[in-house]
Amino acid sequence: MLRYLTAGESHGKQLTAIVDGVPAGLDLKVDDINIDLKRRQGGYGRGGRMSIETDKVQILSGVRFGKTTGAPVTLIIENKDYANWLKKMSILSEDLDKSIYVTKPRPGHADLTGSIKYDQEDIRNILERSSARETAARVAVGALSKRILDEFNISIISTVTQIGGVKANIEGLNHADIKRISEESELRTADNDAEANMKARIDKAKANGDSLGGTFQIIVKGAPLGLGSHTQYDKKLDAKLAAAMMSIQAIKGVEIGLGFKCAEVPGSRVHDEIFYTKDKGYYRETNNAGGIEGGMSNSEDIIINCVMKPIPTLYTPLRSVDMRTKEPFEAAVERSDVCAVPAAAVVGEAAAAFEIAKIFLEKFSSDNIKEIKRNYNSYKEYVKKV
Ligand code: EPS
Repeated sequence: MLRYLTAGESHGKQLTAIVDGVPAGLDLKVDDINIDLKRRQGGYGRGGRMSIETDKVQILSGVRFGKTTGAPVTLIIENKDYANWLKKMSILSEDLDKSIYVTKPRPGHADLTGSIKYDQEDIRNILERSSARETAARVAVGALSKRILDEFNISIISTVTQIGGVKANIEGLNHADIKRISEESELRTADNDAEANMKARIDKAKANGDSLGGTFQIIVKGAPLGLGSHTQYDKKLDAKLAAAMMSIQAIKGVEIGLGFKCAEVPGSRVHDEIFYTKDKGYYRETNNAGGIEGGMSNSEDIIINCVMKPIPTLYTPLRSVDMRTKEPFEAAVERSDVCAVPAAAVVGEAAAAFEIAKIFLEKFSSDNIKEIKRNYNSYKEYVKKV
């Protein structure tokens, strides 16, 4: 089973991920991972922290002479900002300094609930781990997962479809266009006109001390028919993808395919009719299902739409209560992103890549890539003949 854990604080020494169940024989280079780490760091609207960090992965185990060995893969990313936090993030009891405690919880963050639940006087013990900095480790795991999928011609792209109410129009664009235009865009969007308006919205929000959320789309191309299962609630591919997306910091909603719009139109305009020719086999002319029917991939593109809330660390004061004095205060912060939707889209790719790789390896299971390829090819032959 492919699985991973991450560890590490936002201003701690490093982020760590241990990925278990990676098949042996997979080519893996640090550059495969560093490309995605860099993509995650980009985006108009990011704050000062991104000029401190230039995320690079180190592979500490599970790879020898450029190939995975089947042993757990350890990935680490150092936090450059740690140099400025040595005392504040010290693990030594003699460095305890109550004067630096954070006691003012930010609305919308894990601060208040986490501090009560974990019985912490210092909110920093919560916010360091709830921070979206952790997504760098998840992107590293996602890049490794993409390497697995790449062997089977499964690719994943993302595009930002809305920021702060400005919507991108991507209708009529094919996969390659969406990828190319989004990759060149500072906001990872495939609509250049909308991009200009999105930037203006971000500038305005910044001037007002505010933050902006938005939506992004993930497209998985090349997933074979039959990933996931209709037979049990916890085997359904859409359920797994939705959980993976909702686990990303600040994501508040997920749709597959037509999603919430299904509520507005009759069934005759929702369900994707089935056709057959000898050459093509079974095929569809529409993809409102977003590539998943009955909890299983149906071989069409898997389309996932996600919404990210505006970042809750604001320059504009929001009312809150100091946990030490119980007195109201108006929050003021020193440093924050205004908008991180383009970064979240890259994290979404990673989350989808891991889930698809995991369920793919369950279906075509083996300890080594060669045998998985044999299993996969024989299944593909079977599906072709049906
Ligand atoms: C974050 C706050 C900011 C972001 C951070 C997530 O960090 P800082 O408090 O150091 O300014 O920059 O995101 C990252 C560091 C990152 O790599 O994405 C938060 O509170 O979630």
